[in-house]
Amino acid sequence: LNQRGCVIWITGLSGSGKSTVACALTRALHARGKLTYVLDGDNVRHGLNCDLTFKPEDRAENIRRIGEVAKLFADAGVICIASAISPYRKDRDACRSIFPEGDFIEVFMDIPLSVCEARDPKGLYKLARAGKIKGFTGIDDPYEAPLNSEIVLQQVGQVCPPPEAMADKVISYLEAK
Ligand code: GGZ
Repeated sequence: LNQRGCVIWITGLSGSGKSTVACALTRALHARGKLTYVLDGDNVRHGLNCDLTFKPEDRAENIRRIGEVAKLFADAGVICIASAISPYRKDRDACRSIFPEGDFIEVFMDIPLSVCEARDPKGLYKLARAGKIKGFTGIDDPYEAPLNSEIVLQQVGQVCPPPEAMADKVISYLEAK
């Protein structure tokens, strides 16, 4: 296997496009002959993490487990793309600390709450605003934006670049390394 493993950790609000970018990135890496695996918070919560809620201590455990599994993939030489809101800085930093220097690449989906809420693909923001979901990230639970992420993906003016363009930015970073 002609590659070294690592984790690309995508953090951001619900509706910020984490899963879509993860998908575009995995395609772009496949096209370059790289082996990848996507670990998506929302999916993992149906299996491995089906015992966890959205309380802070359960979110911490969700992130810890995703980090540990990502490390197993990275050890096997796979580029693991983890996408989870991972709203608390200390949980993301704890994940980073289990990887060798340079092998944890944090990607911040820096999309304004107003944009994520306008998209509301699953209608969850609406439910949260109505008080039908409690402790929803960005509404009544905090999102602690990264201070030093390796990569920041943002809108250009008022326009969100297509996921392929965002994935390209990550690819450029990896190629430069
Ligand atoms: C945030 C929630 C919540 C609450 C359900 N807060 O956009 P989605 O719907 O499809 O993805 C979100 C998903 C978040 O799971 P994560 O494992 O990424 O979260 S964390 O990293 O914080 O552990 C959202 C849905 O679950 N969802 N309730 N209260 N998002």
